[in-house]
Amino acid sequence: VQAHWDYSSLFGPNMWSRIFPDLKDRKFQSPIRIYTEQAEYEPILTRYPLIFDTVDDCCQTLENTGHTFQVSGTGHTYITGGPVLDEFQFLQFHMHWGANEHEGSEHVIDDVRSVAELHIVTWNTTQFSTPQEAAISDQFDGLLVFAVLFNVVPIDNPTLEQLIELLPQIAHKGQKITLDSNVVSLRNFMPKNMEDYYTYSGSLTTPMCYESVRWVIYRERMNISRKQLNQLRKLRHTCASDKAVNGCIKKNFRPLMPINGRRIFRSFR
Ligand code: GRE
Ligand code: ZN
Repeated sequence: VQAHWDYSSLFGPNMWSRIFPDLKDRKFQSPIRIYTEQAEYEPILTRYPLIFDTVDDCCQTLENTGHTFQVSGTGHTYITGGPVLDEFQFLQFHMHWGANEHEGSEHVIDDVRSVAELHIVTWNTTQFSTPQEAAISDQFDGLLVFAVLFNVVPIDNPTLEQLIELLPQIAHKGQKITLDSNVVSLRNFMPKNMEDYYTYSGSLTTPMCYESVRWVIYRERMNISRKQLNQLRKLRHTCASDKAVNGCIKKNFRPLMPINGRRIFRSFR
């Protein structure tokens, strides 16, 4: 069983390397700060378009992990092109958010920390035989994670709303429901412009923070309302059987990590 960690002062990001001593040796961590001007324009990224070919039934379950909500599924999503040569398959998506409107995203672009960040996690089926093997590989092409940042607007995001309506059913850690097919379409969680993105090599942003991630951070943002952010903050990090504490996941983003000489690329001029 993994040791307890969360986003509090006692068990939060500043303590993770004491809870998990292996973390001290990791030098290529995520998230990071990105400046568009300093990212290198890389025309090769546009030679083969980054194709995200998905079918509608890949979102199969919705679960409270105790750290976020997570939509998981298998199969039928194949990504090729852009920064990668191998084939990747959809595994899960989840979100990170903050306690107020001035925080929430993990990556910070051009000094803007947005209110939330969606992570669509895919794994390398060419080189690995299971998602777990890909995640713990510490090879930067084990996972390909697509990140979408959010702007806060007065109107609900209808795509997100379909999921948010279901969150009361997974209020507690460990609770999981099956999604009816077509309730959630992965395609609706991607921005319209999928050609403009930043990319760099880094890590998972949660323990064990394996350095197995090729990040693709879309330039276009999606919208979320204040009401919807508040619904996310009502998810609990405790089990239903846990009578003593009933804490909510008020925030679940990791602070910025040092770049340590990594190159950051962009696909657009
Ligand atoms: C996370 O837990 O936040 C996470 C994953 C996999 C890839 C990236 C990431 O579970 O941030
Ligand atoms: Zn994440």
